[in-house]
Amino acid sequence: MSPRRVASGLALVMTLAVCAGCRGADDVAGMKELQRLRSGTVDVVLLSPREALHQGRDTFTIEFRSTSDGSLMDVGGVKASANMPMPGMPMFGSIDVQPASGKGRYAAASDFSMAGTWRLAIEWDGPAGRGSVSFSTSVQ
Ligand SMILES: [Cu+2]
Repeated sequence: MSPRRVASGLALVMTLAVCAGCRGADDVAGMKELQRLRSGTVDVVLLSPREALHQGRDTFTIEFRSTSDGSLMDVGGVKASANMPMPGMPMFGSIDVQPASGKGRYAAASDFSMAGTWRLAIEWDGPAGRGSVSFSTSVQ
């Protein structure tokens, strides 16, 4: 076998190993938990590959987990909004939330116009009932 062939074979084996590791795993690989808030029987968790949310456009993950066993919960429709309380008038950011892989996990695309402390309101309505939480989040 040529060295190139060996290398591509190794890459394939490693890819398969990584995929086998993901399958059945309940966590998003490489994601860090930034914050968690509880509302009734639901834990709402913000996750990012980085240490914080970032100014400008960013993406992050929102998970909804059962407070009893930590499993992901189907919460149905999810909406989020962001504002920064400022003297005079609040500043508004945008967060678009879409269902991601599997129930209870959502992909969020955010746009924050400045760094600082933002209020992230997240609400849901579905099989787990209706609920909401409001995070105070540091955007870098
Ligand atoms: Cu501001």
